[in-house]
Amino acid sequence: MTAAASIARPSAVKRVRSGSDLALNGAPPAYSECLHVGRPNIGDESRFLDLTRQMLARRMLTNNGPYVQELERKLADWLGVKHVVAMCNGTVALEIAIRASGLQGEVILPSYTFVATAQALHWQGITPVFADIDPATHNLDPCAVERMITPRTTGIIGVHVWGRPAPVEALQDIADRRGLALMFDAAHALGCAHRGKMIGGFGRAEVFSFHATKFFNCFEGGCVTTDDDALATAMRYMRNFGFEALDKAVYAGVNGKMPEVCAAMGLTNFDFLPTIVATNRHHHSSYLAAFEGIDGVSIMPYDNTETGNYQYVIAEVSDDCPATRDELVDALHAENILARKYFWPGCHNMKPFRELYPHAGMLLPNTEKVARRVIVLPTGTALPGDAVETIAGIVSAVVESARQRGGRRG
Ligand code: T4K
Repeated sequence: MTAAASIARPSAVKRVRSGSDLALNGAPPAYSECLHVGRPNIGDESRFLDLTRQMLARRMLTNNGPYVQELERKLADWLGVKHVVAMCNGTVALEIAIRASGLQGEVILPSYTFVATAQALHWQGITPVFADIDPATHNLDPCAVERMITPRTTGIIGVHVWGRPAPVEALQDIADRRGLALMFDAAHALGCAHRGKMIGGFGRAEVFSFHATKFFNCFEGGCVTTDDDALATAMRYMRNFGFEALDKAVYAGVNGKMPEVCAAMGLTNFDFLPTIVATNRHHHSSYLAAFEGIDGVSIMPYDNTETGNYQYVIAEVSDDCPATRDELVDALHAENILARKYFWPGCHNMKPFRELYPHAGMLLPNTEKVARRVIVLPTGTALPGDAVETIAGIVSAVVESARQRGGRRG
């Protein structure tokens, strides 16, 4: 039995049928323990402990050990790429990929992403230039990207938001025509494909996160994928202080290495991936069905003709819904369901970018609209069996209560 399966999961203490059942109105919360977005998926615990015991006996704890190499090989085979360079986390992987790709000056990216994407650029003295998104997909709008190009632009970083592929062909076309480097932040997109090709093989490089909250976790971790031999070599040196050989640094490097215990977790969870996908997919279709009748709140669909990881359940609250997004999130939190407002308020509204570009929002109307609408709901292998129905009941009761008191119009 897997660790995930053996953990007792909280079950809802009540059914919510109307406003008077809501914790906001004085009823007990639906769950006594919090439900989280990003509860880790954990594979076979005994396999992990076995690998860890072998690691301790070997006394090879880090520095490109055998588990890291095995994980890199497995990922490369699965994703169909020449090189996988494992790193200590997704943010450092982004920084190293950006540095090794020679990006400088200005780089275009969405503001609608986790702030790490923009920080990885800013941290290296590169100016992040935010382009607007397509409100239907939450991914970069290629026309907006083209509008933001200046003589200082050296690259584009697309983000596969929620694991739904960015418009890779259109972005590649812009990059080719304008002589720019193209890479992708694929932190959400391990195991996802676009037109039958796995994410990991697009652009010059793609960057994944294996953080505890991700679809596939190594506690902390990440990697860069590329088919470019020279880029892969540079990144391998850079993640290890720039060392090419003993006492010989050939690049400005950092310590970006993945420890062996993280790779052991990765090897364990690699075998668990089919279970995670099946569970996520089941939860996602349950959410689609449960939210169908709720006026003004919809669940974002995935393209079921493509391979996906179904890791994010995105509810969008339309502007004519009687309840606001924030009212719904407050009501869920009162029930101990810690839904999230990713990526509110958008990178351009966070420090340091807010002070650096105070008027950026004027060029990002879709970003601001989407960031005001989205609620990310809990899913994954730790989700209690009754959660989808309970969450839908709460959302429905809040919307209905808001309608009865004449909440938001227009
Ligand atoms: N690019 C993109 C597009 C990203 O989404 C991310 C990370 C990155 C780059 C950078 O990759 P990393 O450097 O992180 O590898 C979380 C994650 O920390 C972050 O990795 C993730 N994206 C982002 C979308 O979400 P927070 O600060 O909003 O949530 P956090 O880490 O507090 O976790 C959320 C909840 O999950 C917690 O309240 C409790 C639960 N949780 C968390 C952990 C770590 C657990 O139950 N167990 C745990 O071990 O950022």
